[in-house]
Amino acid sequence: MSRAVLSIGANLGDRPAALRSVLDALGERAVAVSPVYTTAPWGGVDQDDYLNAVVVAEDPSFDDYAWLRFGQELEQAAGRVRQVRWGARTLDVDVVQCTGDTGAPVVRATDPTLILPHPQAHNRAFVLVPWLDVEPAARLLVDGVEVPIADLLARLDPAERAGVVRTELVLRDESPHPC
Ligand code: PH2
Ligand code: MG
Ligand code: MG
Repeated sequence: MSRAVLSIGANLGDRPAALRSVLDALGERAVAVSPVYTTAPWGGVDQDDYLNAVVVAEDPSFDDYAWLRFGQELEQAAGRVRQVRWGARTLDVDVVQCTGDTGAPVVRATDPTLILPHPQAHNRAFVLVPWLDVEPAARLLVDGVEVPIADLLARLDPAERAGVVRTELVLRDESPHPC
């Protein structure tokens, strides 16, 4: 098992630093990093806007639970306190989809600590927009059917998409290294 699509977000404290902490921890395992977006809060809780991005990460020694633990450790390091469901947080690292050696998405439906693919990803423009930037042909398993994420995005309420606005922030310097 080796590849995970991670949705990262923050809406409390030093938001760019929190997102960058994920890239620092991943190092070369981060194979694609999306632009950063400011996003209106999703889920009905009144709170400040988020910064969100998507990172595609690979580590042959990681299974899906290892990606979950990895994210939780970074959330703790960022001082996250779990209080309100879908409420404000210093850092949120969600495993959106994980693919094993066969390339097939891992499905976990019965463990409340890890449902895969992420059960809300297809409803969230703040996940789909940055994911589409880095993997335009990606598909997400929704109710057992693999659907192109571009189609999922097109199905969303335009107001939902309008709340996701690209920034100039850079999480990782992608310029070519000098020889
Ligand atoms: N995360 C949530 C709840 N709501 N809204 C935005 N815009 N971005 C998030 O990352 C987010 C959210 C809990 O997972
Ligand atoms: Mg989340
Ligand atoms: Mg989370």
